Amino acid sequence: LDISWFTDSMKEGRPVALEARHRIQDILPEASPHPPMVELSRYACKRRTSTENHNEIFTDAFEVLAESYEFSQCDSQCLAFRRAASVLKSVPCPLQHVGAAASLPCLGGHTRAVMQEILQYGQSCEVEKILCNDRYQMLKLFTSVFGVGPKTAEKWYRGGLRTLKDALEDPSIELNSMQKAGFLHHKDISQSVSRAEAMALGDILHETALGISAHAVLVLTGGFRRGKAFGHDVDFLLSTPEKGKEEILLLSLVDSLRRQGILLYCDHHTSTFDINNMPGVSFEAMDHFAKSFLILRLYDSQVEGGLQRVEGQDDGRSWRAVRVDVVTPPMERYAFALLGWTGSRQFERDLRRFARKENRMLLDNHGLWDNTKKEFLEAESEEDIFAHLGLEYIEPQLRNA
Ligand code: DCT
Ligand code: MG
Repeated sequence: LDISWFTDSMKEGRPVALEARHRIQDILPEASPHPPMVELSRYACKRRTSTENHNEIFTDAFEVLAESYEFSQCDSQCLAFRRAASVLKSVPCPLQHVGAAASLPCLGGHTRAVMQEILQYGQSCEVEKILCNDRYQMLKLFTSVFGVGPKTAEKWYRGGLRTLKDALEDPSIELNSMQKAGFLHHKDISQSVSRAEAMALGDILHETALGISAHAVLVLTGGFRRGKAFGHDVDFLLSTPEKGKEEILLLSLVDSLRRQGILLYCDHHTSTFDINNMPGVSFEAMDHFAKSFLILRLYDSQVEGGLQRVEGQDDGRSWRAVRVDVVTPPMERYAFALLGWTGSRQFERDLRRFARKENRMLLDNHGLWDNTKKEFLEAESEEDIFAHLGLEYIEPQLRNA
């Protein structure tokens, strides 16, 4: 064993411990100082993923790469990095060398090379280049506006726009009403929503819904149901045991919010749900239930501990704008909608993939179709759906894949 580097490093005052670690890794790339990794499934719906991420240095880098591929419409590379990030989020300890990831699924050559670089140099050259890239920065900025997707952002970028002000002042751009609201409330909406703020909104919506119907049921879904401390919006499921009254309930709720003076924007989607037209037909990203994409005004006094204070943003206002989604499935579809809207996206994607590949079943937010028995499987709870799929039940708090 050549240890001359050690004496050289000592003499030259270089950080010996770091260099020693790299050299030992070079000699014994597969020898892990950690206990062997628990075996993780390639399906996110078979992994337990809490909100505690021990491998953020890698997953943050993977998210940047995934997003950059998404902006270039390279769907398979984007998905590969999303899958790799999802796997690492379920690893219960920090990975300290690439060899320790040898048995993990969904990590290909490119992802491993990025990990190796991060371990060795503290960052990935490829990721740093993307972060400094003008197009990436612009597309990030434009898509941060509510109502602006990657395609519109790309069009604006190609048209030479470089700031939000450019987009607002360009006479050739006709903003739709969602984008107008997005620009108007951009500062507030691009700031994350805290759990206390989400809870306060839940109380307001619940009280309002109960004022309309004593049978109204409102449940917090999305990231907050998974135990996240912050989110980009707040997602709710609203329903009623009164058959066929869900959408009326939602419309009355929105109307009441308007009368209370807290509705800043509403984009309502009428139900196109048809019980005779359930899964097996198509699996669109958006389900067919009635839903409203809202921007609501939330006052400081309504939040326990007050609204989050953002440094340098104290403009003396007593309120902030928050993005809220409310979806209203019929009660008998409730379990499927709850499972679908709880997420995470990666967890949902793999639930559907698992159903299709392993069970010959089609799952979406409306129901579950068994292609062998040629029938819909009923479910009253999320547990029923996991059982139909032959999966161990996973609590919402462990679905942060
Ligand atoms: N969803 C999904 N597929 C999509 C979009 C959403 O399965 N294409 C599900 C997963 C989460 C849920 O809907 C709510 O969506 P978001 O609010 O976008 O996700 P979130 O997990 O709540 O994230 P955030 O905390 O940022 O709001
Ligand atoms: Mg959400």
